[in-house]
Amino acid sequence: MSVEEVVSAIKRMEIRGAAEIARSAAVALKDLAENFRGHSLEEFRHSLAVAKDELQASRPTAISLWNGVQAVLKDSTSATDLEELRRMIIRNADDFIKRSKEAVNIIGQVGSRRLRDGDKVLTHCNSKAALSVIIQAHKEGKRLEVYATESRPWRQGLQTIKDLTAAGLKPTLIVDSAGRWLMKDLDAVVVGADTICSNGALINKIGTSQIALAAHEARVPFLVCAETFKFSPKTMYGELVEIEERDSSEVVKVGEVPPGTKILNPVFDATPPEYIDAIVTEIGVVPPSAAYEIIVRQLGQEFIFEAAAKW
Ligand code: RI2
Repeated sequence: MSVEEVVSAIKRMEIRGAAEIARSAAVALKDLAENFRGHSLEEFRHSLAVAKDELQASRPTAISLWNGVQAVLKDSTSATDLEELRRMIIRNADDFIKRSKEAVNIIGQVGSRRLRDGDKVLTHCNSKAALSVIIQAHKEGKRLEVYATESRPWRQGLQTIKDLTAAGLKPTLIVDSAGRWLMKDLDAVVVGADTICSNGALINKIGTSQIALAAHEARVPFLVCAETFKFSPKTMYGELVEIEERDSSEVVKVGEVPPGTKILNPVFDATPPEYIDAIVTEIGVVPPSAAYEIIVRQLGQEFIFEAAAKW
């Protein structure tokens, strides 16, 4: 897919999920590298810079997208000719896609150890990383009762139900507002992440923080499943994560409310680190307080300099 096609599909939510949008951006940059027909290194660098900005702006909240693009452009300033840069972009894109898929599998293996036979588990929205944990535990023979929230307004919960059913589970769908009612019966909440901030706060699908609050009150373990490229170097420089607000037409159809009614449609929210028991990453289970360390060690200097350069 070309950069334009990927940008438009991400904006329209045809491509969604924090990791998937990052991988699609890598595919788009690889496509640009493979099909670039200009003759100078400068022209190619310019096209990459334009593509980078367009891709990173296509959805503002998930840092995975920003980090994914950075990973593909990694070390690219050192290339001395067009062909070298082309090869570098293609190799980086392939590496990122491969590593990000492997990360989901490792998260499944590691996180499944936190679930026991007979557990009742709630998940929210549709996170491949969270589902990897649940499905792996199921494959290990643990009998789980899994609940999925509907996740208005896009109803990604229906996709979660399909994914879990395809994996052999028999999940139960609940409306978003039933989370607290159900909480007293649960053994764990397992969710994904769009961004983890340097203080360990989680930015994830709207409604996540309500569920985390209810889990905290009921002392139900709240597990976040996040590849290390969901950790945000930008937040180290004080940037507050931009919460995407989408069109009101996603919430109500024309004629359902009086004309002029104000409709808010924020699609993500922030869960404070105090409500998070553990973050399951591909380098192990860590507390939210390890976020800063992960950003510095795992993502490395290039990402941090790039984030700093924005200021
Ligand atoms: P994986 C999704 O966002 C959800 O918020 C989900 O928890 C998160 O991405 C992570 O998903 P959206 O694109 O990367 O549906 O784990 O708005 O698949």
